[in-house]
Amino acid sequence: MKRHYQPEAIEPKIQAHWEEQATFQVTEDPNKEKFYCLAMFPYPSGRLHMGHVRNYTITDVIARFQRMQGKNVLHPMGWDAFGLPAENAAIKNNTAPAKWTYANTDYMRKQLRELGFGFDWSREVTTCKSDYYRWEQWFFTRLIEKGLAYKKISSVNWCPNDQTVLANEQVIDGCCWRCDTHVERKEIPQWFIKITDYAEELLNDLDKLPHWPEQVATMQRNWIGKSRGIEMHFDLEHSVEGISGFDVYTTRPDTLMGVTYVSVAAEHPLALALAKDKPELAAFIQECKTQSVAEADMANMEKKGMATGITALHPITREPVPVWVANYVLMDYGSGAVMAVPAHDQRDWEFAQKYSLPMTQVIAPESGEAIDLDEAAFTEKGILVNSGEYDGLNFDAAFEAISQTLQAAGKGSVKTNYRLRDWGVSRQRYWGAPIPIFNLPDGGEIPVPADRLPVLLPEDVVMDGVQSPIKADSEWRKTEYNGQPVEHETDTFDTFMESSWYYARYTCPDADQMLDPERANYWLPVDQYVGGIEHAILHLLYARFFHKLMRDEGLVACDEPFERLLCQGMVLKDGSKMSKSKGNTVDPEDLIREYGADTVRLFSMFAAPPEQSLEWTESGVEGAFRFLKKLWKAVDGHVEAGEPGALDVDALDETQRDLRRKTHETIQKVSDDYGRRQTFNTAIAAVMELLNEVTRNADRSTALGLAVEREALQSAILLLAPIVPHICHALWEVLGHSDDIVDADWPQCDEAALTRSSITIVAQVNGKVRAKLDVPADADKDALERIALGHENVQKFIDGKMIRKVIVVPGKLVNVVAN
Ligand code: ANZ
Repeated sequence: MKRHYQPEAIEPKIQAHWEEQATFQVTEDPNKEKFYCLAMFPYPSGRLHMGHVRNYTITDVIARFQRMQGKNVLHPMGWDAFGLPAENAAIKNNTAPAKWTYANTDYMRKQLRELGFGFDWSREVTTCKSDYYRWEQWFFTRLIEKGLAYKKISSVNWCPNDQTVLANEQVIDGCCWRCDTHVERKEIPQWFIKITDYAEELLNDLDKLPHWPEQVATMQRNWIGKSRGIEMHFDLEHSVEGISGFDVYTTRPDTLMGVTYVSVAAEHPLALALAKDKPELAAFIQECKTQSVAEADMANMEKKGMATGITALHPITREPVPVWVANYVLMDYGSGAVMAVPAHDQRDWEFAQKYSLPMTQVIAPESGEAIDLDEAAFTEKGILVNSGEYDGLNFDAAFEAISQTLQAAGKGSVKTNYRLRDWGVSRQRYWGAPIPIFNLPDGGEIPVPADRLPVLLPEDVVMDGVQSPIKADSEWRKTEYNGQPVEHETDTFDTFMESSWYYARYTCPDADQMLDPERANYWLPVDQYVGGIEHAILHLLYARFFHKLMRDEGLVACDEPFERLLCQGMVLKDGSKMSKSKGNTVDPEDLIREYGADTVRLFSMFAAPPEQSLEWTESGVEGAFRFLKKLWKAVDGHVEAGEPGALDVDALDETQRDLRRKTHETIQKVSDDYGRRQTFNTAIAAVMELLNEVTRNADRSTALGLAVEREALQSAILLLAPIVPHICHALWEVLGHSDDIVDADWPQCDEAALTRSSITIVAQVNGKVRAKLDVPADADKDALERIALGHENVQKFIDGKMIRKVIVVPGKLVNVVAN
């Protein structure tokens, strides 16, 4: 054994050993309980950052812990390799996105190895490789066949100068990131997947996920945005080009008597019909259209509108209300038109303020308080006022009464709406999976048949920064189908497509089909998923959706992909997020070089519980390093002191028994911290305490004392092994074990060791000492009384007498008063 802790001397050797032994390679074993532990895979940006280190240390700790529980643990890793940054980097560095990406995955794989993460690299998935994306292409053609994917015209950001579509990230303050030209909206045909068909199931099944953070489930519920409302009809006073009226959707029919105008979206058929002979309106509609998609944040945008000059009739009172066109009304939500109630809807209120439209209060607070409509709309529910026969009703009663009136008049009905929109998956970028479609010369399209898949993305390309290389390449586009010329679709998939099913592909990465159901069903669902909260909505919702699509295709059996979810906190430095743009990053590679991987891992698990943010401090890292040195020294001193004897628990003296109790208390607490609480920081703190106890109180003078110390040190090493696996591997060997610690059994708490050592107290009868009692030190008054009364000598002296009183002085005596 080396006398001093030298991580640089042990870590690379142990990593090589794991590789040679294929320690983390697993196969399906029906006789063993499985555990699938997964970290969100990284985008191969170039180098690992501390956020990665934290994320993968958490899953590595959980995976190793579960393995020590005897489970068959899958802990895979791969690359979310498609995406825009590769295109930008390729332009900047004059290379191709593929080349840049593969260089990065090579580098980052090496970094992950140096951190000692136990990944099963034989299952590595790289999403930009065709053996992965071909199955996604195939699946998409299945969705088309099932009517779950369709094409529709929809808006994109368009730079009129570069003649190109821009991603939202490429629109900066409404302008093109490259040439600063004002970005417009352009309508082009794009592909969509019908996630809305699964809205209800995606919402309801959140209740099947008790081990997800409540916050994430709530965010998903809000995103799906189920609402119950009424769709009602407004007739026009005079019809326009055959349009005699239109529908609005409202969740607040209780405010119907407060409608002072109605608004339709700029793309609404009524607006388009009116614009034909109203050039001003046509210009306004055009203006709304050129608002870029990225700018269109409906809640915060500046409200703009234009009066149409026509009027509609209130469905109950038949009074005329003016019709407006407004930029805050969305064409693809509800009916593309709203009944405006400026007194009770903040958007309508802002609009009415701007255009001096009237407002009528129809809801009053239940408390009877007055409201101030000069300040803001009163948007809460309350009691109806100024509403004729509905006055005095509350929200629920008014909803029922008004919907009945409307229903009876044939003017409306109850309707459920979802805010969730179908998922637009077309991207006009190069570095993505080509959408597997043949476009026919005279319009129309054919899904690429399975035997022509994959549609390969060429990797050897030159990026000119404006056009996607496959859009610019007429040779690539050209192909034939059944003897007729057709063109390959040049749009690629949204990269969320790849991250929606990679977790399932890890279970059978070499399958010659999308998934091998047998293997997939052995491993799925993922037992523990760990990643950033920034993925709470889109990634996790799309993955849940894809899982249900794959289930309905017969590829997987369970309903949900991720049983338990942990969202780790951010890594901070000096109180703000560690990030390149802030220039406050710490390179994990420098840290490994200086302190070794175990110190980096220990620090990142010790500094905070996993869901909380972690503040990086140099002193914290040094503290972690010192602790490992101390652990090493303790084991070194212990083995130098001689061979331990057998651990005869009945022969222990008090100090030995105390140390043994501490060992088992620690095992009990740490097991609970790892498993149930997932607070690894307190687990580490408990082992640190145990080690303090060892250094203070271990008795190295006898073989029995050494046996007690051995048990303490061995337990500490086992308990730390998931967190600092290299040093524990080495020390385990030093303690004479020939098997690897990764496969050792997790230590078990010996309940008997937990009882405190006993103390001696006296038992008196009527003030005279009649017995000496050995009692547990922590026995309470009742227990002491019971022990004293049960002693044969005490019984002898109270025999035939009446017990009047028992006085207990814990730690000292029990006096029985009897006569
Ligand atoms: C009248 C009203 C009065 C409304 C009131 C709200 C408060 P959620 O809950 O998100 O489903 N709305 C309907 N269609 C719209 C569209 N295409 N574009 C923009 N807004 C639209 O929202 C439903 C509410 O959003 C509806 O209820 C409607 O405004 C508005 F005191 O109708 B409400």
